[in-house]
Amino acid sequence: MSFRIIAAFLLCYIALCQADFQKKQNLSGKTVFVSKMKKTWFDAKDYCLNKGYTLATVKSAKENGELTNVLKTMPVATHTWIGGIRHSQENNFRWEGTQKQIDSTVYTNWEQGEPNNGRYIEFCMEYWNDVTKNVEWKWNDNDCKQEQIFVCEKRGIKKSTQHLTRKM
Ligand SMILES: [Ca+2]
Repeated sequence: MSFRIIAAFLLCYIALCQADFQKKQNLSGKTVFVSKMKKTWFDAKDYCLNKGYTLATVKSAKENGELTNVLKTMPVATHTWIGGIRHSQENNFRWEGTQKQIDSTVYTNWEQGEPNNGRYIEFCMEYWNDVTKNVEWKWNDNDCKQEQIFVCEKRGIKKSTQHLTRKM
């Protein structure tokens, strides 16, 4: 293969991969990637993992504010997957990437009355933003099979993040 053909393939690959995300933003201690495509929660989790990321986590009010500020700058999505999932048979949630329990004594951002495990099929965590229901960027448990946009994150040093980003 000539250099030109290889270069064309590489450019195409890079362009296609970058097109997967509509936004990349460096935040405190991490970089977040907001998808263009919609996927089920589990497919979104696998997609992030295949890129070397995890679904986004939110560990403080500061992190919640930073991430929602990113989402507010984009075309409005009512439902956006992040990385929390319910423990089976319990009402506790954990972050999929670290397996750490989401602890209300540390920080949570649930909408009032949530998580409610509606129809007994809501095990996956999302941001819910629907002004018609007076819900603004709160956490909700939703049906994991819903296809929605999602947020991946990469925590750690910026240098490593830039390296991974170039490979996408
Ligand atoms: Ca719910």
